Amino acid sequence: MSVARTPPARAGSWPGVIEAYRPYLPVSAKTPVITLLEGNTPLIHSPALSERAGRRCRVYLKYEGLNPTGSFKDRGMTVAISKAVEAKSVAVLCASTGNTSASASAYAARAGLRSIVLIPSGAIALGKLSQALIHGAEVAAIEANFDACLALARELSARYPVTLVNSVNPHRIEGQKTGAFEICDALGQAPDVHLTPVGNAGNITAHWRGYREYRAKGRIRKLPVLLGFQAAGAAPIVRGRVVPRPKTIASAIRIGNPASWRSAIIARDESRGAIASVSDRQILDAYRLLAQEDGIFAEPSSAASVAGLLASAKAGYFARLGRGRPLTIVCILTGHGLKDPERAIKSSQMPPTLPPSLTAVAKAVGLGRR
Ligand code: AN7
Repeated sequence: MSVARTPPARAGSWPGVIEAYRPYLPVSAKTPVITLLEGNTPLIHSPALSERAGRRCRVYLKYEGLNPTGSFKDRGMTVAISKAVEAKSVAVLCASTGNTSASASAYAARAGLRSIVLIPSGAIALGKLSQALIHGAEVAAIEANFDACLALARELSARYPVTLVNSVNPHRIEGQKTGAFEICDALGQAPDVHLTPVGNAGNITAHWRGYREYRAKGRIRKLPVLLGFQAAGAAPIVRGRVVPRPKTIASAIRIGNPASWRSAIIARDESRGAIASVSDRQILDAYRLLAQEDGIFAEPSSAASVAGLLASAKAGYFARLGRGRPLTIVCILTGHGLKDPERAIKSSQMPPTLPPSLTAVAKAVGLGRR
C-alpha cells in the first residue's frame, strides 16, 4: 500500500502551511501531513498605531493568535509533528512557557502520538495549561524555570525514544518562517520594519530565514529591518549575558538563556535591526491599547512588539529611518489574549454587582438619568 498524503481536514481554499508553502519546506510526497489548517492569519491595519508611529507610517498587526491553538507555534508544529510521524516516532516532548506545549499536545493528539510537556511550575498562563491537559499530554510541572526545563527536555530526548519538538528541532523553525512568507504575500513586498517579541528567539530566527528565502526566490526585492523585543527583566540578548532568574509578567517570554541566541544576533545584524527591551509597564500599556483602540486581544508577551513600536516611535526611530518616505511596519502578535484571562482581569476594574434595578444599573454603567 502506498503512503497516501492525508487529505486536507476541511475542503476549502486554505490547506494549512505545509500545502501552501510545500516547495519551501522539508517535506516530500511521503511525509504524512498533520495539519489543523494553521496559518493564513490576518494582517490587520492599525489606525491607532499608525498614527502613533508617525507621519507616513502604516502599521499592520499580524494576528497569530488566530492560529488553531491560539499562537504562532502551530506553524512550526505542523512541520515538526508531520516529520515525527514520518520518522515513526511515537512520542514527542517539549519544555514550554505554555504555547509550545499547547500546540505540541494538540498536533500530537491529531497525529495519535503521545506528548510529554515540562512546564515551569506555577509559571504558565492558565489557558495554556488547560490546552495541554485537555489534549491529553503527560504534563510535568517542574520546580524550576523554563531554561532548566529545556535543559531537562534535551537530556530526556537524548536518552529516551522521544522526539524533542522545541525550536531546537530544525523543523519548527522551517514551519515558522511561513509567517514571513504570508506577510510578503499580503503586502506584495516585504515590510520596511518587522517587530517581534523575543523569548527563546526561534521566531525571529525563522522570520529572517523566511524573508531571505523569499528574496532568493525573487518573491521580494528588499529585506526588512528586524526589531526584536525582550522583557526588561528577561533580556539576556540585550544584556549580552544569561539571566539566571528572569522576571516579567510576560510569562511566555520569561526566558533567560535563549536556545536560538546566536541566530537571533545574526538576524539582528544582517537586517541592520536591533534587539531591545521593554518594561512590564510598557508591555501592559501596549496590551490595553491594542484591546481598547484596535479591538485586538493579544497576550501580554505579544504586546512586547507593540510596546517596542511605541518606544521606537517616541525615540524618533521611524522618522530617521524613513526620512520622509512612507514606511510599512508589521508587528507580530504572537498569541491570543484568551490564553491568560487572569491578566486581563487584573489589568481592569472588576464589574460591580448590582440588584436587577433599572435605575441602579443605568447609573452604575454610566447612562445617567433620563
Ligand atoms: C506568545 O511556548 O517559548 O522567541 O515555550 O508564547 O520564538 O521563543 C513561547 C514563546 C513570543 C517568543 N510570544 O517566541 C514556549 C515559548 C509568545 C510566546 C514568544 C513566545 P520565541
